[in-house]
Parts: sequence; C-alpha cells; structure tokens
Amino acid sequence: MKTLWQNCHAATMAQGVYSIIEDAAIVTQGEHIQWIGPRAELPVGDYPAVNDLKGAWVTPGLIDCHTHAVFGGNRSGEFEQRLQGVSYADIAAAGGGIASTVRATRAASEDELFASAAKRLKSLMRDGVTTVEVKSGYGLDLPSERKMLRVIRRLGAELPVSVRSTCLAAHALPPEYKDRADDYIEHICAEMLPALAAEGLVDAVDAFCEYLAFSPEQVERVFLTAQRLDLPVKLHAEQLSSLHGSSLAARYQALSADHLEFMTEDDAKAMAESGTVAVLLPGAFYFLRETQLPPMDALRKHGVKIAVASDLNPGTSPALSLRLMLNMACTCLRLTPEEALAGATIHAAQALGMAQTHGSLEAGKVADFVAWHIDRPADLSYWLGGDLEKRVVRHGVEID
Ligand code: DI6
Ligand code: FE
Repeated sequence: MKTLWQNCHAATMAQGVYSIIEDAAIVTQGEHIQWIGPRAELPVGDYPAVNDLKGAWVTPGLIDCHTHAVFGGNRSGEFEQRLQGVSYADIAAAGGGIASTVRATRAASEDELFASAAKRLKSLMRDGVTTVEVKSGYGLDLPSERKMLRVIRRLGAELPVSVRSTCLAAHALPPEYKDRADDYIEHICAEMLPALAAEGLVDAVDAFCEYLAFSPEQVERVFLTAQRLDLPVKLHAEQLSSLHGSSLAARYQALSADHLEFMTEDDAKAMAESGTVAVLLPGAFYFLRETQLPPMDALRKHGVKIAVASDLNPGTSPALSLRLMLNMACTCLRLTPEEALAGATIHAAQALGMAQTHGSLEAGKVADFVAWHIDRPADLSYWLGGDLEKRVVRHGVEID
C-alpha cells in the first residue's frame, strides 16, 4: 500500500548531519520509503492514503544501540547505600553489584524477565525508539544466557520494535569460576557461544574489557571464536581505565567500541581506520559521577562515527529515556544536538551493522520514522525527558 506523508519538515540524517528538507513529503510503499524530497517535487501519481503531519519535524526512528534491558531484581537499594557513603567495591564484596543481578536473573523465569524488560522497552519506545539492541550477560552460564537471549528474541517478536541481540557472556566472572577467569573464557569459547549461535540467538558478540572484568588477551579469545562463528563483535572498552580494548576491537573490525572515557588518540585513529563506531554512554558517566571525558576532539579529528546510547542497566545506568541521554551527551560530553541526533539514528544503525537499511530517511530504507511536534530538531536533545507529542511510524505503519 502506497502512503503519502506530508505537511512536515524532515531532518533526514543522511551522511550523519541534519540534511534538512523543508516542506517535505515522504512516500512509503509497504515497509519501505519509496521517495522523500521537497513536496514541490513530489512525483505525480495516485496516493490512496494521505497523512497530514501538521507541520511536524520528521526524523528517523531513534535507535538505542546499547542496552542491558533484560535483568532480574533491582539495585535501587545499592544506590541508596552508595549515597550514604558505602563504596561500589564494598557493595560488591558483600555480594552486591553485578553478582546480585546475576543471582536474581538466574532465579527469574523467562516470563518474569520478559514482563519486566517489556516495560523498560516500552518506556524507551515512548521516546520514539524503533530499534533497540539488548545484551545478555547477567546469566553467565549456558542455560541462563540462553534464557536471556530467548527473552530478547521474544521482545522483538511481540513488541512493535526491532530488537538486536548481543551475547555478553564475557561480562563478569560467575561465582563458580572464582579465580579461574581463563577457564570461564574457555567455557564461553568452547561451549556457550557455539551453542547459542547455532540456536540462532546471537546477532553480535560483546565483552567487558576492564581491569575488574576481562583482559585484552581474554577478550581476543572471545573475538577469535566470534570470527569463527561469523558473528560481528563489539566491546565495552576504556570505561574505567586504558587497556586499549578499543584498538583491539578495531583490529577485529568491531561494529563498535563503547564507553571510551579513557581511550587515547591512537585508539581513535585505529577505530577510524576500521570504521568502528564510538558509542558514548552518558547515563553511566553521569550515574557513576565520572570526571574523565571521552576524547571528543580526537574522535572528531580522526572522523570516528559517534553514537549515543542508554546503556540501560540496573547498576550503572538505570536510564529509561534515550532523549534524556541525548541531553546528557550534549551537557556532560559536549556533543552538539546535531551530533547527538546522528548518534541515536544513523551512527547507532552503523553500530548495529544496520546502516544499509535503517538510521536515515532515504529512498529504499525501512520506513521507521517519528513526526515530532517540536520547533526545531535541537528540541530533541534540549528537553530533559518528558513525553513529547509525536506520531511514530514503524515499517510504514503508525503505532501508538
Ligand atoms: N559496564 C557497566 O558499567 C555495567 N556493565 C558494563 O559492562 C555494569 C553493569 C552492572 O553493574 O550491573
Ligand atoms: Fe553496557
């Protein structure tokens, strides 16, 4: 069915900039954009369905390219403890932190995990998110990682949002492998990844490269396994210290390296050469009250594509609004609103290996877009959350 959407302006985000079309028209055919341009140039033809967007600004559907939205339990009690002066390390030593989320996630049923994650995704979707990546990584054994990944697949099947699933088995050391990190990595490479990939549950493989998680050598073994399984890789790198995980990621043509506060200029050069996207996570930066900023000048100088994501997780970024993250990316990390919007559209699509089909308003791409009743595109990173009036179209069909 051919549909015309008009009486709008478009920030198409083609080439990673606003690429504004004033008084635009969009023609969708089924799930795809068939034509977009100035209304004055609209091809003459028969448009059986016409939508008046009443002067709205149309952007690509937002893409949250880094979340841990599936988890059991809740860590707001730890948040209170931390504010009373108990350190993250003390909480972890007392069995809290990631370990407590792992216990709660292992104990939860698939239905329970689905129900709680669906609520979180619906919150993101109220912000115009039409594509979201979700990671495993709170199961840390084969049955529990499988359970998380199955929930992630089910979210994509049952909610009107496109979901990419990333296996983050190398997130933390499970208690049964205490002091045996290399053995756990071996288990991931020999058993977990091959089984989960064979079950079709994995779109990409991620790891946490950090002194309190896994070393670059251990991460490289996971990457080699992913390569053998023909799966793209991503990496949590340079969040708390500089181990040059982002350069390692670049050597493996990673889709993205994420966090990056402690990366160096050489890391940025390597990422630019491999086309690895820099995913910035201002929610974690804010929630942990970090002070080390990612090297924005080096990223820009070398032309690294920059994305912005929520990192939605119970420990370091309980973020339920991607637009709030855009504001924080501008306020805390010094992005421009244009860079921030590119970070939640076309560059986020690239961080998921979806840039051929998603992330910008161009003929031939999937018709995922949002018509916002705002004055200017910068409003999307200006307001601190809230519920902006809008219409959301996914795969050419309006959703509520
Ligand atoms: N980096 C983080 O900040 C989180 N995971 C990661 O790889 C921490 C997740 C948690 O505390 O639950
Ligand atoms: Fe993360």
